[in-house]
Amino acid sequence: MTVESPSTADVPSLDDDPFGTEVLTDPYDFHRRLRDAGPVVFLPRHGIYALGRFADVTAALTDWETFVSSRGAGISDFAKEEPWRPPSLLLEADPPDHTVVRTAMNGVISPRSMRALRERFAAPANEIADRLVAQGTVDAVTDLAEVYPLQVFPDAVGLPEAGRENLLPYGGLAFNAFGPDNELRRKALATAAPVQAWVMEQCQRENLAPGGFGEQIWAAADRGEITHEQAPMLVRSLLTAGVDTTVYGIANTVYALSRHPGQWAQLHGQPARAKFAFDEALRWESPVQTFFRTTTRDVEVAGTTIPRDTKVLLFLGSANRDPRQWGEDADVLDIGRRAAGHVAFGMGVHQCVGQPVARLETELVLTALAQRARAIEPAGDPVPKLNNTLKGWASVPVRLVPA
Ligand code: OVM
Repeated sequence: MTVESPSTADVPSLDDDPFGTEVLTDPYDFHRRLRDAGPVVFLPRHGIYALGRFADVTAALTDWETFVSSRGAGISDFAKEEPWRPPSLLLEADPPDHTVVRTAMNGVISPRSMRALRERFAAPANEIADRLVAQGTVDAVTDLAEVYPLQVFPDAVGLPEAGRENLLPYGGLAFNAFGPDNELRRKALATAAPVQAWVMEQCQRENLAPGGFGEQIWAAADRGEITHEQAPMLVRSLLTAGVDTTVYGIANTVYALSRHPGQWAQLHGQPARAKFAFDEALRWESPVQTFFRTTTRDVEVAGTTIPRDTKVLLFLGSANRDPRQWGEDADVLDIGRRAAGHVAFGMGVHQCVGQPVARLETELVLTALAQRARAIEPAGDPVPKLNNTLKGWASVPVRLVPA
């Protein structure tokens, strides 16, 4: 679809489809052209505006009154189209409604609950690392990244054992659904019904084991912080955003380090740097590449006016490699750099609420591997996994060299 509008005449435009196979497979050349074309770029393929530079992406993320989330974080404008599922009370909401549920969720994923999880998450991380280093040649996706989060996170939520195989397909679906009506989105939605039904069932109070995040959300409803109607929807948020994101985060981190032997050597020498390696890997290859906002007024961004009621695509992955922010070596992976401040977890009121859980999982599993392997080498070609929002891999064969 081509949308022509006289007001776009003085805005640079790019013909690329950010949701096409080429860009999804390797977005970085497109990101560079996007940033260099100007602060605001029109993408006629989808009739949307795009921001690719760090300064403008962060400005939009922190101005939630102009760049709203309540009209959807995908390309579909909820003011004009029916969403594929009832909107998220977190991701697809604005203050003040958002503030209420976000405050309750901050209490559920709290420093206190994280301290309790550290011990429960540590043993499986060490066991998996022992096993994989003994094995030697492994797939960083199917043997590690898709194994560890699925071993610890569903227990932390309080899910039953049965049906957990629905979690990855549901996350894949939700992240594909942010994109346009392309083959990725249509295929994901075609088989969605049973997966969706299973997820909604697990959000009910009686299906959530004591001690988990799920029970804590329902307890917040009992305390009056949120309503009992909101509780299952917030459990749904955990099940939507809490699995694929961490799977991609772990896989992308191991991929990044396996392609930079010197960086792994540094980490092996100082496994306590795992936290910093994770931030740098998220900067270098961000699992969540893009989110949309919708403008509520004509807004000037770095001298260019974006009209009101317009979908704006924020390129988090591009902002994270913007040389204007990170220097001329922005494309270089360097676990010694100050990567904190990247926008892989977003910024502003919507900044990832599950971030402490993602950080705990990765710190534990990466530390365990760094202690046991003195090197990690490519053992075959990685296979990209295409998704309208997520950047990652279906397979990353690597060889772990025991210390
Ligand atoms: C949600 C949610 C939050 C963040 C990301 C996301 C699918 C979903 O609240 O459901 O991606």
